Formats: sequence, structure tokens, C-alpha cells
Amino acid sequence: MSCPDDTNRRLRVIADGPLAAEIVAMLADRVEIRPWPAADGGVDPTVDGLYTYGHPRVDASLLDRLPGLRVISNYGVGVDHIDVRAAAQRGIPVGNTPGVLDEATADMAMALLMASARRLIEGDRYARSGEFLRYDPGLMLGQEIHHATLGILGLGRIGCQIARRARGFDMTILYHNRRRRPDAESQLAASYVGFDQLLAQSDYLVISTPLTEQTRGRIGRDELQRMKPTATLINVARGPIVQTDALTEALQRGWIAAAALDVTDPEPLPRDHPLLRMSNLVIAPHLGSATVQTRRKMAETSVENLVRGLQGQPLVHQVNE
Ligand code: 8YV
Repeated sequence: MSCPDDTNRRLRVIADGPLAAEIVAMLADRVEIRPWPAADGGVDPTVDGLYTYGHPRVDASLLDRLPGLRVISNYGVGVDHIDVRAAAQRGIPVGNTPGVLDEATADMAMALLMASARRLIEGDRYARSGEFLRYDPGLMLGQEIHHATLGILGLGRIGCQIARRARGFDMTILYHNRRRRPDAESQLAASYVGFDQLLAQSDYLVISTPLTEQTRGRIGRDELQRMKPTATLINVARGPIVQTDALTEALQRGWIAAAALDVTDPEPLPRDHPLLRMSNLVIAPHLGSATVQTRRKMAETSVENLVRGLQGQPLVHQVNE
């Protein structure tokens, strides 16, 4: 069904790109899609909807230039790039896609953890290289995953899925949240600990908390120095939760053993960044939810949020109720 307004014009949506073909197909006959405005460029004030795909800033000044805006729909769960409060003050609903990507992102956290612990990327490079001529039992010894202690910073939907997977590895599961989760503690055998204990006791510390003013820069020099020298830091949340310079120093000086990152700050890192030269870093280009099946569900939910918002109906998932 297309989305005309009362003057029967097609509703206009500014979409951040590049849009996947399936999203273009879902939107094309319903709305008029316009490209995201350049940072220094003007914006059409008659726009009805915003569809954010990557992470362009949606701030109060942009909203003020869009007086007819009815909805902001984000393809993804993290909305740290959107000033959600400014949208609420203007009566604009913000939609996102929680739930559908939890398991894929948790799978990715485990993939990063395992690749780092068992030195899979280094091993792959070596096995393909001319250097691998003979089996060596002392080669590339890693760290054990089973029965190790997993610390989860942020036991939300994704964190719970990570904990479920870790149970299969007989890991001891610790977590730290602003609020305790007695339900998760009983169902997942996860133990609540203070932030200091989480740092000090985790063999693998996974960050799965949203980026907020409270979590920005939460892991810095001080925190990294309080971790075990054998520990691995895994980030599947948002880059700015970890201070990049501090992490670089931690890996260089051996404050922790390794890191595995799906997200960085900035993202991408400059091509000559020293982190990219560290062999004890496993890094992925923000692939947490990047499976065919999950991306399809994200597309469906975000398009549904957009269309409902344009029609003045409640969204499937609204961040700023
Ligand atoms: C998406 C994500 O890849 O949902 C999120 O918050 O970070 C990822 O799952 C990203 O938002 C898509 O642009």
C-alpha cells in the first residue's frame, strides 16, 4: 500500500544509504525516497519521514528544519546517533529493530571470542603462507574457552543471548548492569557483580550495552589496567564505549592479552592506526547483525515502523514512547 497524504502527494522520505536492494524494493512503490542531505547542504522542509540505515546524526537542528516530519525509522537497534529526546519533544516517534538481531549479534560475540582465544585469524594467515612447512605442537597456543569466566557488561537482550551460548561452554557467567536482572540470574546462572569485580575476574569481557552518556568512554586506561593480563576484551556494542588510545596502549603493553572488536571509534579506524598492526587484535567491519536472515527481518521491521509512522499509527517498536 502506498502512503499518500491528504493532498494525495506521495510521502517523502530521506534515507541514509547505500540502501540494500530489498529495502529499495519494499519502499519504492510506497514512498518517494530522497538521498540523505550533505552535511553542509540544504534539506527539503516538506519531508515526512527519515530512514536511518548507517549512523548519520539526527539532531535537534535537523529536526527543526523538518517541520512536517512524522517518523524516524532506524534499521538497527542502536539509536545513539538520534537525539531521541529532541524527537519526543517534537512529537516524532523513533522506531528501531530490537529482538530480531539479538541472536545474530550474540553469535558474532562468540565468533569473535573464539577467533581471538584460539588465534584463528593468525592461524589462517599462517596456514596459507609459505612459512607453514611442518606441524609444530608449540605453535600458536591460545587460551581455553570452556570453563573460563565470561563477564558481560550490559545484560540486555543481546547479553542474555551471549550468556545462553556461554552456558554451552560451561563458562562461569558474571554480569554488570545498572539494574540487576533476577530473571536472568536464575534462568542463565549469571551472577551479578560490581563493575570492579567484573573487570578483575573476567577472562573474557564482552561489551553489549548501548552507547549512552553513561557508557561513553567507560573502558579506559584505568579499567584496562584492572583486568587480568590474560583477559580478552570483546566489543559488539559501539566503538566509543572503549577509549581507543587506551585500548591500543593496553594491547601494546600487555595490560590485557587480546581484543576482538566488531566496532571501533572512529569507525572505520584510519588505515594507518596502530591497532590495525596488532596481532593480538581480531577486528570485523561491524558485522554483528550481518546475516541474510537477520538483515531481512531488520528490513521488514524498519520499513513497517516507517510506514506506520507515516500513517500516524503506533510503531512496531518505538524507542521514545
Ligand atoms: C546494524 C547495529 O548493523 O542494530 C544495531 O545497532 O549496530 C547493527 O546491527 C546497524 O545499525 C545497521 O546500520
